[in-house]
Amino acid sequence: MSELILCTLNARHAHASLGLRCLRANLGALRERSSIVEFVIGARPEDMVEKLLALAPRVIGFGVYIWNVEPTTRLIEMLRRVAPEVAIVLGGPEVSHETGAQAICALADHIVTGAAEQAFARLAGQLLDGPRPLMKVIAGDGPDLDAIALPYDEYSDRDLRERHLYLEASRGCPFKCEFCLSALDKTAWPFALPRVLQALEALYARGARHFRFVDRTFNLKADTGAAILRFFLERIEAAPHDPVFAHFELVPDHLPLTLRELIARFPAGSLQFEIGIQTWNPQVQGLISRRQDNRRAEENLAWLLAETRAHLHVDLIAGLPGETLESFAAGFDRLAAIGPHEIQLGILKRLRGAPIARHTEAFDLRFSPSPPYNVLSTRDLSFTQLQRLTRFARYWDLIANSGRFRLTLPVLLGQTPFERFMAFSDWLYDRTDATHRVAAERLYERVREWLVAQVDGEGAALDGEGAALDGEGAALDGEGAPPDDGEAAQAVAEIDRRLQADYSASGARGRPAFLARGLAGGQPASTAATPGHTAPQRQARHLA
Ligand code: B12
Ligand code: SF4
Repeated sequence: MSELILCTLNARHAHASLGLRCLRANLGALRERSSIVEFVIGARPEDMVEKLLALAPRVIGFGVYIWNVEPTTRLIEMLRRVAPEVAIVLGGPEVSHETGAQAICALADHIVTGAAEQAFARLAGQLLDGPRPLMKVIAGDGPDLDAIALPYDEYSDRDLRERHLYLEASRGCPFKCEFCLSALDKTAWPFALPRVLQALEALYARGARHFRFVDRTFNLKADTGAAILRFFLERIEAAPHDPVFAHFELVPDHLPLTLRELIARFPAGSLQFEIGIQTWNPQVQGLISRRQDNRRAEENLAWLLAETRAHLHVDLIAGLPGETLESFAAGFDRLAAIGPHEIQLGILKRLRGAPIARHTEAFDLRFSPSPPYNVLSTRDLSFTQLQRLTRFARYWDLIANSGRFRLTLPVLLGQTPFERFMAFSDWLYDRTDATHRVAAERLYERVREWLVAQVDGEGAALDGEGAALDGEGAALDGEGAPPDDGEAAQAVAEIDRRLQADYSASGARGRPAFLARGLAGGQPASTAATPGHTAPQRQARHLA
């Protein structure tokens, strides 16, 4: 039984909700009367409602985010029907803005906007023990982070074993990129460093080895960043057989020497950086108030790739105001030439509250009315172009980011990665009519089919120089002239060799036709994975 439930629908089981743990850790005496119940999007509303009501709650607080607002709305609709006496409180970034316009807010008794440790504790006390508050929408807490208890004891031993452990060393962001909700923060507030280090120590002592910091700009304060990196390095160096994995979000144009020296000491597979470039286009950067020194960003990325073993995920956004297909393609190629391990291509979203909305008219931004509110067309990109970019992003994730085509990818991309991958993406979609659930074997088959067609001269995509077949007897010359039979056969053999090696290393099981045609199949690697360790496994493919 639990009078007070904190509930959310996570994107996947591996993502434990830090927000709910923050709230529970700050409930004071009410903590004992509360529990956290987490679901994963895709669960049946009936099952969720049944599980919640089995605890006989009087109050349920839901954490509402862009990825769960729709299923949470359905869940609450059902809850309202079967248990109208239960008080419903909402919080989280999705309901912190435009509360008057949202169906889910209409269903709730109370909504707390923004960070809410203290505000929710007060509200929960009033709802459980009276007097009931009058205000429906309640403003959340100020930025006094010393006043709140840290949430990390709320991670269970099972969380430690199976899930990403999210942590924060700071909240907020001093930058103002208009597509981002953190643009509203105006500044970043740090948690006191000794508290953070103490929490890390306690988690490490309990066996935690997989840490993900959600700080918007981890590298902003070099001293704090350095202290945290040092914490991990000391443990890794003292026990190299007991690996630690740490993930941080960085701004790209700021990498002081103190941080560089530490980052360079991390072994492969232990460090991951998510770095937002978003756009290289100075006009677009100006329009969306993103301050970024492109030259320094480029140098820092190149340095990280050359001098460290950190795994780099670099973000680009398609559909920003003023960005055309050509300027996006140029930016993509610029990033691909630097060669980060993953390029995460996102489509612009209209996040509730984000200042990007001010450009809606001037740039004719048309956003989907449903979460995640992707942009559908802009003054500079048609609906069709954005659909093609969306598929490009999906296939890029399946083929390039997955690390499953490490040897074949350079052949696919050549010297003009965007143009070639877009041509492949258009063809693949035409062929499969699907962007999801493309089986691994089918994907290898399709990539082969496409590459072989290029060799046969059906397309102009293999223009030699960068095709990575050069020097190995390949037939793909720079002029795009059709190869003679011998050269073509050699090129196809090389494609098969690479695909076969990639397939064997990918861990996929099964036997695609190109292997069955007579090539010796490699031994598939194990696909067993613990959810909490997904990223290192994907990393391992890039590092292989
Ligand atoms: C972890 C994370 C994810 C994880 C999901 C985690 C999970 N649990 O399933 C993953 C990686 C899957 C993810 C994906 C996406 N994310 Co995300 N993500 C985050 C991140 C980095 C951390 C969240 C966190 O733990 N914060 C720390 C805690 C303490 O803060 P909090 O969660 O906001 O909780 C506080 C308050 O919101 C409130 N609160 C929370 N719950 C409740 C409940 C009640 C009852 C109350 C009263 C209050 C309350 O109190 C909490 C304590 O103060 C945030 C950025 C950030 N640093 O917050 C973005 C963020 C939440 N994501 C965002 C976005 C846009 C996305 C994507 C759309 C990005 C993309 N380009 O694809 C996708 C969604 C994809 C989809 N399927 O739709 C936006 C949020 C937009 C929104 N309206 O929800 C954020 C804020 C980033 C940003 N600055 O723009 N994300
Ligand atoms: S995109 Fe990154 S740097 Fe820009 S406001 Fe958001 S969190 Fe800050």
